[in-house]
Amino acid sequence: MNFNHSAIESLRERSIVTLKKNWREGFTVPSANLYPFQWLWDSGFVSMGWSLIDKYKARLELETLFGAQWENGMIPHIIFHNDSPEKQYFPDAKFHGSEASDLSPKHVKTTGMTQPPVLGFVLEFLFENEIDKQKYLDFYRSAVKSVFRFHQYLYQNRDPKNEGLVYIRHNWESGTDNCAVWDSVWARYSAPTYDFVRKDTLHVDQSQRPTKKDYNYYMNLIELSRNCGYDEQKMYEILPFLIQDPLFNSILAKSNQCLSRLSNALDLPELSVQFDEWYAKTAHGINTKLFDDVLGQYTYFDLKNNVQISEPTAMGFAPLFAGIASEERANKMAELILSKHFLGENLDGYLCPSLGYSSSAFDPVRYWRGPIWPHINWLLAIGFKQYGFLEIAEKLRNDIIELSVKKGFYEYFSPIKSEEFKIGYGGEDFSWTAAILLLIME
Ligand code: 9WN
Repeated sequence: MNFNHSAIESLRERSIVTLKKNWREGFTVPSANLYPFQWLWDSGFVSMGWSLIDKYKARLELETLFGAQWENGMIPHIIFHNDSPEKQYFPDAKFHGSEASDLSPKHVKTTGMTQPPVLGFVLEFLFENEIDKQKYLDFYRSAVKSVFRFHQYLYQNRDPKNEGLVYIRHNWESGTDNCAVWDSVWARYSAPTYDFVRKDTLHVDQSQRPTKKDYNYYMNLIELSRNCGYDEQKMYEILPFLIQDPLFNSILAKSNQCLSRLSNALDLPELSVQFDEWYAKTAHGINTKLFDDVLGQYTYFDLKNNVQISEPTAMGFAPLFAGIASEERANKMAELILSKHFLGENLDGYLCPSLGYSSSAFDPVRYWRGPIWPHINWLLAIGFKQYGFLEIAEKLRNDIIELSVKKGFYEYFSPIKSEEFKIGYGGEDFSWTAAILLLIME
């Protein structure tokens, strides 16, 4: 599909309208009805989008996020800025019960978990796009220090074997909620059946969301964590879900690398040295523990059960984004993404399905089990481009533009090109879809 100047212009206009529509007082909701609060990694991507059209809002978005940082440095995954939309979303602030920990903020409720640490590369992007850098040095210095505390929290509390790989302790921390990789974790135990009313399925068809059975596991992990008072050591001892995730760790590595450069630019050399050390350590951990030679990409490690879990996923290409894969591994991954595992039997699909076609759990419309996600394409495009795979990068970028033009600003899209899947899926008028479009049309 060719995009002429006026098509690109109208896409840009629509992106701006979407972001403005989803702006609240000091932050952006991911999607007005489905997700009415502030989410960590959404805010990061959205803030980069804002920085191209309204730099004040870009900074304020992050400032609001830092305002909810826990005393131990954790930046929470959801910040429940107000109570009323709770009717729209479950599990609500009460179920998460952040007040169970003395370390949670007193002025606002949050969840007791985090999300992929995107803020490092986000801050560098914002800083590079500032016109008057001198004017905002205080903002950036303070922001870098907040993210430093966040990363320090991750390394001190989530890397028990000192491998440079931090673990996630809830599937929502991955950002890729019902990823097929967790199925083997759930298969090892049964979660209680909770009596609750889901709100997500009021907004989106059940077939596009995780199953009710999956939700019992999600709720159970929250309940167990809350009962530990969100004490990291206690959670480490009892939680059945402790995963070293290639996307989360690659994003952490990339953020460390960006923050090292940014700290130098801000005259914070001692922080830069630490970010460099963390980058090297995590790169080493990812390379020594997470690559699966048979699959030809990076994969997951279940720390609780001491076993590698291999599924073909979009997330398994993320180490390219952080520049930590060798040329040889990058070549293998380029071959894999262009194979029937990711393009489908006829090699004619859109890139990049969140789960490969060859997985038995593949489902083109069910959330993280097949659909394409715009922000994942954005970071994979950067990754493949860095290694010289320009055509793959172009396709990742163009497919998102084509899908948004044809189907709208949806949360996710089917990778299969056919009449059967002519619509977009999940939430509509989605903030990071708008932000990512602004970024890739730059
Ligand atoms: C739980 C907000 C979030 C994203 C996640 C996405 C989805 C939430 C949910 O929406 O997760 O965090 O209720 O399904 O999976 O990546 O941050 O857009």
